[in-house]
Amino acid sequence: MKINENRLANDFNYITSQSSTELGCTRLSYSSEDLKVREYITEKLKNIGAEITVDSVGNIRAKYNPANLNTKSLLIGSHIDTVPNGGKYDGLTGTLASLEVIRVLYENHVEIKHPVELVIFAEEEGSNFGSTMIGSKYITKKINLDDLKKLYTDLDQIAFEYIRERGFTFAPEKDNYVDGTDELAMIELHVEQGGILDKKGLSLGIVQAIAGMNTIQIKVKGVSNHAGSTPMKYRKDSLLAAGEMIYKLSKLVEGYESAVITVGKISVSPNASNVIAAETIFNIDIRDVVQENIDKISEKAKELCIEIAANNEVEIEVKLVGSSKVVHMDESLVNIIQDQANKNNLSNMRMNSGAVHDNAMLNGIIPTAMIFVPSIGGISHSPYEDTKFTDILAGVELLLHTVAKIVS
Ligand code: HGY
Ligand code: MN
Ligand code: MN
Repeated sequence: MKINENRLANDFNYITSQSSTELGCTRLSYSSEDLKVREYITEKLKNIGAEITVDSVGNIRAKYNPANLNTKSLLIGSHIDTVPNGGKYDGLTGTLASLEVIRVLYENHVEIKHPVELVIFAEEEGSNFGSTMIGSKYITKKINLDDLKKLYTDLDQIAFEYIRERGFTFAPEKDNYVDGTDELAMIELHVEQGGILDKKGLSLGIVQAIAGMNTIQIKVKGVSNHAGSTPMKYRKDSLLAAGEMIYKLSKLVEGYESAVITVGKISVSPNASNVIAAETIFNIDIRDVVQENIDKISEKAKELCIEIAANNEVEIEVKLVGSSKVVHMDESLVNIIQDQANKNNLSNMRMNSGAVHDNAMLNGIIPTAMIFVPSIGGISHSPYEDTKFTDILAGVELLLHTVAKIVS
């Protein structure tokens, strides 16, 4: 069985061209670019007889089941949405690897005892609503309609309506959830997004644990006033208070081995240089592979922001907008993948993932595992994200051999 390198390269070239920005890839879920890519991929899967379902939030499940088996499916896949000005490979690599695996199984008429299902999770990056893994949380019933009514776009549109307006009908009773009745396991191939494999010169990473995370939204309410005629001591400046919070939040993870804290999204209103900021909203992203650290740091972060708000005589609202637990990959799947990597003569190591991934939401319902291919320089969520095509090919081949071993 041989993967078709040119076909895979063409897939990458077409899909990475579907971006709303020149700089990097910007393909948010439910955007026109996203809809085109969905069409492109599902067409290819329909042509080889896969049965396609799309659920209320836009998750795609494409079931390749040539012998109409009623055994449990092996799930493979990832996401196709990006962060703004993101890279070409985050999510897309695993999605296209899975598409190629199914096409090769089809072309070689491989006899399979389990269907193979490509899952494309919607809104993994959370670029629309500021909360990651909406699709995989929905498909595993971790979130529902009510939760989608509490998330908003930057223009204050309710997530539920935003998704509806872009053509996805809400019919939860008909949705095809992952609950373990029809699913055997899930394997996700992804770029590492860190620099360990590249630095060590290894071809592959086999993930052991995926970091958990909390996304906490802080809304600081001050009083807008004139930047020139308002003496400093009479100000209730929401941006000044937020600035102190953001700086001191970064110190909360000092002394922890793997905890990280980030404020990467902020909005200020009225956002005028001669107006004292009335309101500043920012998200805190807290992660670690040790669950109790995430919980401890999150509590400290909330206390710190509340204290600074009081000292600055501004009001504050604290809201948890997203959360996912630390998960550990299935040991037997990890062993199967590592054995196959060694058979394929691919240098590899077991490692953790600081990035979160959709398969973490399926973990605990079904066994899951992840294969990492190296990110050059460890750069990701950036236009300069890059991975050698030879490393991608090795990863796809490993996924193909692993899938074939499990299902045939
Ligand atoms: O944020 C993450 O770790 C993922 O890329 N959404
Ligand atoms: Mn990703
Ligand atoms: Mn990402």
